[in-house]
Amino acid sequence: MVDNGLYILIKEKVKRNQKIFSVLIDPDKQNFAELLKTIHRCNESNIDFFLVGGSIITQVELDKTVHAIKENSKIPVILFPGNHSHISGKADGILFLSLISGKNPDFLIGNQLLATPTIRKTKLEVIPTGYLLVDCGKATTVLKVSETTPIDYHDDDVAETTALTGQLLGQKLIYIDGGSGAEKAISNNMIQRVKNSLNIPLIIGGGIRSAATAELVYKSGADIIVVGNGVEKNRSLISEIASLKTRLNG
Ligand code: 1GP
Repeated sequence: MVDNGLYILIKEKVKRNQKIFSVLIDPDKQNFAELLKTIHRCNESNIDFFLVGGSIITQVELDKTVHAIKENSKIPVILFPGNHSHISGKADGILFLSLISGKNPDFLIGNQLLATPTIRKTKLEVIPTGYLLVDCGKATTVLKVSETTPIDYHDDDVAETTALTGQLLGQKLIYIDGGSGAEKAISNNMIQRVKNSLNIPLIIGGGIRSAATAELVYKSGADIIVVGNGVEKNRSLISEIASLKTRLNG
């Protein structure tokens, strides 16, 4: 498969205890002028990569969004697909997600099987990612679409064991998500527990709407944080979290 250096870079940064910051762009929520402003803000700040995707998006908007980012930025673009059709060969990589906190076969193997014939025709770097959904106080779109039961907010045991199972199955990243627009971020205890069990990078997303929350999430052990809604509502959060990351990385 294609190697665009994305996973190697993530691994190197994590090895050096460097924190990573990703901004999530949902193609269907974008107005072009606003998207350009967000891209420019990301260029000025020190973000590591864009994630592009959402649970319910259209192919046309996905392609347009990835194209707009590639035309206006050198920052890598990684797809965060909601299903097998969310693929754009214009991006640099794709999180090849397996929703391991649930038992819906469509999201464990079904969509992956349907996506593979398309992915193999692209130059996308495929990053196998164990994806866990946690109940962060809101019935998010991803929960409704995936028809899975999320891990309870305080069930650190299940989160830890599920994440470790993902690692044993050969996943290269673990992504714990409260879902877009979650009421609160993943708990510090859960992040600590999972991080202590893993030796692959840990991504935390959902409900991070301030630099203070981002700092707690990083300090609890997240290697990568993903922020979507928060930056849609307040673009200056991009530079705030980027500065925080630079400070933490010393
Ligand atoms: C959602 O983790 C991402 O899948 C980001 O969530 O939009 O709440 O930042 P927010």
